[in-house]
Amino acid sequence: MLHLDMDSFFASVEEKLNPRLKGKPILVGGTERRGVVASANYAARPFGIHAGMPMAEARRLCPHAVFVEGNPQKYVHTSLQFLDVLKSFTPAVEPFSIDEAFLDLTQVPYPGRPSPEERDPAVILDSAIPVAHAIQRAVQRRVGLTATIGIAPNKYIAKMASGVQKPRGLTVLTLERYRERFWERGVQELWGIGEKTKEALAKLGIRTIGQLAKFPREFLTYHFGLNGERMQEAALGRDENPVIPYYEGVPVKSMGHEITLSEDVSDKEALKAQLLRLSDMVGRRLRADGYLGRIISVKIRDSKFRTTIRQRALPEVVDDEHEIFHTAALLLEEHWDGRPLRLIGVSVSGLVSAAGHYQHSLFGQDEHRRKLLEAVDSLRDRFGETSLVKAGVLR
Ligand code: TTP
Ligand code: MG
Repeated sequence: MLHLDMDSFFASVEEKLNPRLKGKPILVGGTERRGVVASANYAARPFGIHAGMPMAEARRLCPHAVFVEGNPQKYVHTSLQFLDVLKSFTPAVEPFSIDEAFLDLTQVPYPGRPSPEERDPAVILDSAIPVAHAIQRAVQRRVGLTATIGIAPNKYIAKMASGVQKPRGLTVLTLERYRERFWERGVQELWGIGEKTKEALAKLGIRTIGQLAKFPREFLTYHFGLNGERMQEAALGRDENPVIPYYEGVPVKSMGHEITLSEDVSDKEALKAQLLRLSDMVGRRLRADGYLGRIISVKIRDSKFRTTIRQRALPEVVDDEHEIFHTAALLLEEHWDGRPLRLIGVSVSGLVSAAGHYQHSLFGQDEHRRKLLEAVDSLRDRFGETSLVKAGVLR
């Protein structure tokens, strides 16, 4: 299994598209007062800057860095480009995040592939090194960006391997080498273990990955349920999950958008304007990806970081932002007590594929409205998201 992770993805895309940035420290993220760093290129890392850090702190650490607001469309576009490159090697490509993918090389008839009788895991894995180099070169040539690769007997170890040496790295880990390298290290180095789990494990006296691997399973299950078992499997480097090729896809559970407001807002009309904008974005995404949904949720977070999510099911599935907004606005009316809010979001769940759905319910009733939505979508496809803006959003 091969895991590929693009190097300082957002920052590298910006660097590639703007030659004046070449070689400079670049930080992509919210450049407003409360923004955080999403991506820092490798010229910025020696200053101690990492993703998730408040932009204000990054500015103090590296005042001469270039700060870029970032543009999701560019990154999505580039992501699709490098996935295309990967697909030219094998169809068994699983897109995993905007800048990561897993590839199953077991079915790829690459030159130098050992015979099926070969049993030595190191020989089998090493034989894939030339393929990995070819992938890195192809990504560099066709996308103009560098990537780091991990090769291992399963997806979990491959993901851990790609984190060993960055950027432009290539790391091969057999199960044995995985254990040699990681068992001494702290549990927080395991993919999927955060600060809270680290503390909970420390209470049981588990600090290293090796200790987690050897801890009696019943105790882990007692304390963490199924997750305890999963964590131990990860520590042991066992993982049977197959690569799920892009064309099989993973069922989408919900679609939503949220925004952190640049300052706390308690004006109801201003919040509704945000709901309108978010509903518009969600509706557009549902239509673009061919989904309809029945459950509308509104998420609010107040200035003390208390988060509330309220939802309502509609009698019919919808993908029309007016219906989404109408319900979202009702939910806000009913569940918001006027406290200043720092974040607001809208999402739609209970999704079904739109294919074949319109004939039954929506079309006859509402053909006019559907044509209008299609017209608006195609204008935005051609001229950009802000080419048409709902008047209600302008406030
Ligand atoms: P990562 O692969 O974690 O980071 P990276 O590609 O910038 O750097 P690295 O070389 O270490 O892989 O995430 C990929 C992109 O996802 C990143 O460029 C920006 C985005 N992202 C965020 O928006 N917020 C975050 O907190 C993180 C970690 C990533
Ligand atoms: Mg990356």
